[in-house]
Amino acid sequence: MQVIKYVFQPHGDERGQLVALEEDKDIPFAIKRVYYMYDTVEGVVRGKHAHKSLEQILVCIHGSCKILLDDGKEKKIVPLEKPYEGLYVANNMWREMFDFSDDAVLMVLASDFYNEEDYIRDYNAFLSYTKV
Ligand code: T46
Repeated sequence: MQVIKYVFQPHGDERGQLVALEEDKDIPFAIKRVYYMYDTVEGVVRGKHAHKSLEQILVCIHGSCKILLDDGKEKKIVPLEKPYEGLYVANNMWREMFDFSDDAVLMVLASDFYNEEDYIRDYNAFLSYTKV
């Protein structure tokens, strides 16, 4: 499995840092939705699903967390610890987010609007779907 982690270019000056993300330039798709999670409870595991067609970039803009990626054949754990790093999560990829620091804010840039029908929430159904 190829893990695609983007390192965005911060525009730093004497005032601090600024990261700008533009669709089809820094982000490899048109951004239709942005959401973020925070105040994540200690020990919790989020995600535990795949998407049929949604593509996303995950950026831990504050604090840290870990992402498990599973393509049905191989699993990889990717730490997100910097506000200028973005993890690409393709469709047909099982994901779990865990080990959130108390101060973690995980922002997600998504290629489409929210659609429950795009989710595969059962792991065995995911394995069958990836083999199709
Ligand atoms: C994903 C990972 C990385 C909405 O109403 N609109 C939205 O855009 C989203 C993302 C969620 N919701 C509602 C649906 C649930 O009632 O917010 C609640 C929590 O969503 P969910 O349990 O799906 O959250 P996570 O953290 O398990 O998964 C989310 C995304 O849903 C998912 O697409 O890839 O983050």
